[in-house]
Amino acid sequence: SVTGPQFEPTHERALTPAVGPARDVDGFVRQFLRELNYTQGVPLSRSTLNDQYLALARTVRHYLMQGWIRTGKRRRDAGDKVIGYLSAEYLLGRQLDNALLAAGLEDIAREAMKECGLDVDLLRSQEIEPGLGNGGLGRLAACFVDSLATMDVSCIGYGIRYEYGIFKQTFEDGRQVEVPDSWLALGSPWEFPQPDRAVQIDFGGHTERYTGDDGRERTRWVPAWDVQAVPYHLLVPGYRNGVVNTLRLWSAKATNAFDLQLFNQGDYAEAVRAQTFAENITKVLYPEDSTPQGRELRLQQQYFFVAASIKDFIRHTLPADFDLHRLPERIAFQLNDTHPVIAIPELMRILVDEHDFEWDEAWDVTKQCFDYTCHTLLPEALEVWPVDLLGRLLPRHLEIVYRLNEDFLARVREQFDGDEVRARRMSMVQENPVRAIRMAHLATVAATKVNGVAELHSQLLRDKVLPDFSEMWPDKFTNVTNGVTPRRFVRIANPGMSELVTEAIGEGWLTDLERLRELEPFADDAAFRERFRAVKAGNKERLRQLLHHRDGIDLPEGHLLDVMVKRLHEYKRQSLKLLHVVSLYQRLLSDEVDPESTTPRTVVFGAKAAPGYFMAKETIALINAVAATIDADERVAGRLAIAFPANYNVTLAETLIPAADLSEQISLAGKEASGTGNMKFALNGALTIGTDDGANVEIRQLVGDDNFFLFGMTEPRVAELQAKGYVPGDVYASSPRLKSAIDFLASGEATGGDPSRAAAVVDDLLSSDRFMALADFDAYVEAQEKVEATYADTEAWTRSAILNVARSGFFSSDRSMRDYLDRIWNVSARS
Ligand code: T68
Repeated sequence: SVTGPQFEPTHERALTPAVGPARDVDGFVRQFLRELNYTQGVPLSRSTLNDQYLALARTVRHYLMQGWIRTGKRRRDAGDKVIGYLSAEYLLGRQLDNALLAAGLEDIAREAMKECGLDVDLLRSQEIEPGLGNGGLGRLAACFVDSLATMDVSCIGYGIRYEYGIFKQTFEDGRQVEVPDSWLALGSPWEFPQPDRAVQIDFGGHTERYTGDDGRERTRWVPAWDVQAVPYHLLVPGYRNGVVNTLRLWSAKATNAFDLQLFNQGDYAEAVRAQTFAENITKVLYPEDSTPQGRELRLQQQYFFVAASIKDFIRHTLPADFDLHRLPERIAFQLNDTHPVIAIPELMRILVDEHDFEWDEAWDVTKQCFDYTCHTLLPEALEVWPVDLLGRLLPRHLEIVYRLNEDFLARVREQFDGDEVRARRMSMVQENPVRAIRMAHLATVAATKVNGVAELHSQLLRDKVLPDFSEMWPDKFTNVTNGVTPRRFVRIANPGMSELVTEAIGEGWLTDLERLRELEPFADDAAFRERFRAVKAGNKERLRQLLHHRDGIDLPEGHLLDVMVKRLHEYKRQSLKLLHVVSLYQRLLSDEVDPESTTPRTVVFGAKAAPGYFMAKETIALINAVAATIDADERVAGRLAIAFPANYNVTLAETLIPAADLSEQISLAGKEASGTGNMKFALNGALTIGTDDGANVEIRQLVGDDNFFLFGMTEPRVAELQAKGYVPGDVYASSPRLKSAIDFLASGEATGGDPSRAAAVVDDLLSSDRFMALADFDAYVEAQEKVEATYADTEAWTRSAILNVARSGFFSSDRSMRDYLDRIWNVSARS
């Protein structure tokens, strides 16, 4: 076997990590040319841009390797407790910029490329981002691993190496068309495949009882088929601290035994089919971000990556013969939503069936190893797995869940006087409409800690989503408000502002973001405000250039830039924003106002819709139709524009967010768990117009009411209206401005004369309006009028923008990680 025992270093050489290339321009150039010549196999004179990008990326990787080797050795020697972050998604964004920044190599690389006659910025723009996530949840995971490396906390991020990440969005006649994202096609210089560390993952079959040698009744799982999980590791460099942690992503391959057997029987075609079947498991990321479809392949993906991760951790990270009774001393698995929750019965199975633990003993260990983060409030987003599917794919795990549930419900009945109704509500097994396992209940029962992702969300989680559980275990529940990494979303995305900030308050803020507070006095400094505006103007210009080349979109100059970027979902209410745009359009066409007196505004949308989400796709088509109509209408030229660049992703966000004046965070109160885009905008000096929802609440508390445009119903008000019976038609009838906007849209006047374009969205708003866009419309328009009035006072606006930056340091993911360490993992950071 190739996976023998760990190599025992005896030779002197084996004890010293590889020496990286010299940290100077010359060393960099040499390594770059070596990569180009010997790895890419081309001379510089004949190399393509892609060759050059790959050679540059590999060169930077060389500089990080020593840190990775040292970090690994130090952690193994110390026997550190590891944070095993289990996440089905990591929305990483481009790697090169971040690696250059972390390694402190930006200037050297720029100079070195110049010496080779190349432009480092052009090469950076060649990188296709690994889009291994849908949205906020996946991006959060990427921010968290960045922060843990920067804080020198031992963390392994476990996930899936999807061959195709989130689809590439294109528009045809304004409608979304999905194109496969073949991010690996041109080579992926950041990953290290480790085929010799592959582990076998079993599926299907049945279970058997037998009597063990010790006379005990035991169970074994007799699986029907298996696949290999091949790890690829990626480097997660800390910011200029020499620390490099690991992201371990799993890829499925057919096991040799599997296809060989078929091949020997002479059925070659069948053998190849088997291979395709196995490799399908990690073929594609499911693009549904809030309505899990209960698809078998998705469950395969989930079990595949957590089973591989646990096996790998026990086999390769723990010392040989480690006593698994002490597992909680060495690992805290963080469950990023319910996607990895099947890890709970998997660990039970390993302990009980493979390591002879008593059931209660195994449960005691398992409970201490898991913590669970919930990211939603929408009931349809809570994952359930039908028992027939689970039983077919993972028969032993289903048995284990049943037994856990029996024990758990016995406790419930005991504690609550045989309250059967409560027991049914709390059960891990739902009976209707089909018998299915409620993964959030399983996670909540097993986890030591359960957290929501913003104060309001954690409160609603306790009070509305899992109230029985929080009554039973009040101390289990906690909050950790999300955060974003300032390295990527401030320093890399906004170099101009970063420089200005450093000039004002000195170095150090990038790893201690609360220090941005020191900017507060500069809000009253006219010269500083002037420079702050110049940075914003430069960022807008950079965006104009990008959209011109990327999308053929020519943004007007000198407009208020009003940005709404996030997944397309009814609860996020892009339709409310659209109604506002229509209303602005009408205002410009009416004689009531002098167009010259209005604030020129460009509204930028960016949003992907789940491919099967009808209303979301209709909304995209409608926005594009309205955009085209307004664009073609000379009467409003220079006053109002809509831009909807296709394929919003991390890379686009990095240019778009720093250019924004106004951040749209307008979900119906009580629906957005947290939001993280909201934080990125505030940190880049955009003002927020937002509802009292998710982390908006905390943003407003910190930046102050004067620097935030609050509108709309509060969550209790929403609940009250819901209970009373919400009738959108009544709102429509009672608000002249709303009625006028909807009528205008329905008439086809905003969609090039074609009323059919607006029909689906308008009908839905008038008949059900599940997320009460109409109810908040008047308040929203009024808040937008306040935005215009404030924007007219340039100095006041800039002052607010600076205060937004100065007071948003709390939203660093470093702070989130510190909260997890204190409230959940009981581990301390080294820095
Ligand atoms: C988001 N959730 C929340 N889910 O909507 C957002 N879901 O409020 C929060 O800020 C963010 O998580 C981070 O906590 C998601 O992004 C998904 O992407 C998703 C993917 C698959 C299945 C379900």
